[in-house]
Amino acid sequence: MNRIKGLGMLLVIVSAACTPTAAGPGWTFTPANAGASQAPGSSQAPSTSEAPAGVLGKIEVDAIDIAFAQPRIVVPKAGKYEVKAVNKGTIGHDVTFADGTQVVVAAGETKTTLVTVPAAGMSFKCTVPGHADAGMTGEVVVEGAAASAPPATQGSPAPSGAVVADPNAAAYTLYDAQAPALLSGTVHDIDLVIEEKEMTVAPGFVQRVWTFGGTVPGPVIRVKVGDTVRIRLKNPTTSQVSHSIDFHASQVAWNDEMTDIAPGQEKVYEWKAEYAGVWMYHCGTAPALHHIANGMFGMVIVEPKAGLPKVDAEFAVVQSEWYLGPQREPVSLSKAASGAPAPDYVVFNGVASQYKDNPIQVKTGGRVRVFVLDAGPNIDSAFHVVGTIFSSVIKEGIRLVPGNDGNWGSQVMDLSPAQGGIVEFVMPEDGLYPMVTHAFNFVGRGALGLFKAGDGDPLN
Ligand SMILES: [Cu+2]
Repeated sequence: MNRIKGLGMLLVIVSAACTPTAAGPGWTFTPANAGASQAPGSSQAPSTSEAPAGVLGKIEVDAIDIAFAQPRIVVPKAGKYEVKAVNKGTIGHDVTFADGTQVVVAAGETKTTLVTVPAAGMSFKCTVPGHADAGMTGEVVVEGAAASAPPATQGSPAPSGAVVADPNAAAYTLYDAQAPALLSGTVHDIDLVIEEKEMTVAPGFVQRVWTFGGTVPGPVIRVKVGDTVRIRLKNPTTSQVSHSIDFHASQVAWNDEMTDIAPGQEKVYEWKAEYAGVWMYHCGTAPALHHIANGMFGMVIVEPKAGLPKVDAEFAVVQSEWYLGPQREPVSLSKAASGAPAPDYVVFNGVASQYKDNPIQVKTGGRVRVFVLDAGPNIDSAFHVVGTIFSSVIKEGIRLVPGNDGNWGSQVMDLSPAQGGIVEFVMPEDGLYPMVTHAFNFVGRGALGLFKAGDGDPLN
């Protein structure tokens, strides 16, 4: 009898491998220096008579394409602040506060102005057409008033459905983007327990999701060609519906391994990893569209027998869609089933914009590998990392190798639902490198993350 390796161990590997990389979006409040109030380079420099007096400190707003790096800025008290607006993007932006105070910054420019923050705080946005809708919104919150403020919207537009944000919704749980290590050995017995639970999928929005192992996506399972995988899938008595599992990395009879498991039942699904790649697994219980849309999917990485070349960092990113149902209920099947589906959110690793708010730290100049899966259920991914070129792409059995004859490169990896691939690239200088689907209508709906190379600042 082979040993049973609990999913708990797998999850430990996943969670122990990396802790959230950055302590928030990186904004720091700087108290005003006594006597150091001039604003060099500012087009709206405060008059010499008012600048030194009454300025409580500096706040910095960095515009990137296309977001604010600090969507939520907390100041200690109401009053006058110097705003330093830095455009780190490649197109023009502005920072326009609700009281009309505006500073316009061309690409690469830094300017300052003064703004008076009222006790209730104040929102700001970029007024370049389309930019606020794409996510360039933010707020300045006065400490103490912060508790009563609604959660930051992460810059996303209001979801298209009738579901209203709940200000009391629990904060979301950050999904660790680091890819897990290859499982040791050649036979893997994994306990995978289905869990139906509430999950905050975007700030203010809680859905009753169905999960493999308690997370959306389910755990990343990483093996190599030739390995045997035995999944003991358990559907606990607390579940409300039947579930099943379908491993795309396997070659088995659909009506054998993939049959439904009622609450209280379990089943062993055994398969041999015969082809390398990034593969989807998902629940196939009818309507499979609803089970996938409600969270039942995950990634399997099958490495070639000889393994993958060593790189400096590896991440696993699953793109998927949320079609919001009522708060604390499963997602809307009717919305997901539309002939022209309009997801409320398109997300990386389950939560809208989570890596925009918690950038993924990488070493400047290091070689990064990202395993990408488009779990859908309906929308393609045009996976792109702004500021980089993919020098290696392995997608669905097709391979672009580094150093190829002609030095061909790739800008976007296109994945239809259920397709997976591997990209490799380098972030050559300190800075922020946004991760998006280049279907830009979804970038403001949650499909935006950030890689932070070095200290994130290319200018220092
Ligand atoms: Cu299911």
